[in-house]
Amino acid sequence: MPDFTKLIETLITGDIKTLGDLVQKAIDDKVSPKEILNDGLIKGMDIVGEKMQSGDMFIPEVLRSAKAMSGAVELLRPLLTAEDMKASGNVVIGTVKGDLHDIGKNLVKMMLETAGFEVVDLGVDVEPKGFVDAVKGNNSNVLALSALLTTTMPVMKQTIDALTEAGLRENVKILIGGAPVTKQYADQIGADGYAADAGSATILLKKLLG
Ligand code: B1M
Repeated sequence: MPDFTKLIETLITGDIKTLGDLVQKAIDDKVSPKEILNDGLIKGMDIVGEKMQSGDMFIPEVLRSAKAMSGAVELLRPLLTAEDMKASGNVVIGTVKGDLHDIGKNLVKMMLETAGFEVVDLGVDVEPKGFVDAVKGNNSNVLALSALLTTTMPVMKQTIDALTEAGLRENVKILIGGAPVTKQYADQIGADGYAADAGSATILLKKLLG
């Protein structure tokens, strides 16, 4: 396997220009695009997720790495076949009804995308029915709910209930998060998992989907 150490280090520091040069050099050296993606970029983003979880990287740094990753993926995209790009899951994500906070949700979305998930983003202020329709319409196996207000947390439970009533609950893993949300709350309302930050969300989801 080619040595991706420098590429991974550069992704972690978020140096967009150097990362682009390194990816282009690997392409020119005939390294397989799939290997560059899986053993270089995605491995690097997994480390970013771990560093975020342990408090060794902060939001602006994570955003820089995510942006560098997106640029590198664009270089690889035309070279990857549909099979190479096959996502690990289809995730519907959104901030629940009554809540307009989306910075954290967007970060979770970006981390999931860079980890290979296909993500359908419904935005903010999403009603339970909106989530149910999107899960059904996209045949999704993950529902990711964000709430930043204590007053909107109960909408997470309403959304889970709506999914159950629609007969879709068993096929879908539900992940919740947001500053006031806790693991205890996730257990209480019957979610499958709670993540404190975007890095943990990706790691937990990979675990939940086995
Ligand atoms: Co608002 N706001 N806000 N606000 N706001 C908070 C959340 C608040 C804690 C501020 C405070 O009082 N100290 C407080 C909530 C109190 C509470 O209920 N516990 C609050 C309030 C009260 C309000 C209003 C009611 C204020 C008013 O109008 N009187 C109002 C409500 C509007 C509404 O939503 N209906 C309001 C409005 C706003 C703005 C629009 C001005 C703006 C949002 C802009 C936007 O998002 N586009 C805003 C902001 C910016 C904040 C603070 C300052 C910052 C939030 C943020 O983006 N943090 C916030 C105070 C704070 O949190 N320090 C506050 C950065 C972001 C990266 O972190 O979103 O926590 P966070 O996401 C993290 C994790 O939580 C987690 O991962 C992310 C990355 O690590 N995570 C998930 C998030 N979603 C996840 C989903 C997952 C997993 C992990 O799985 C699915």
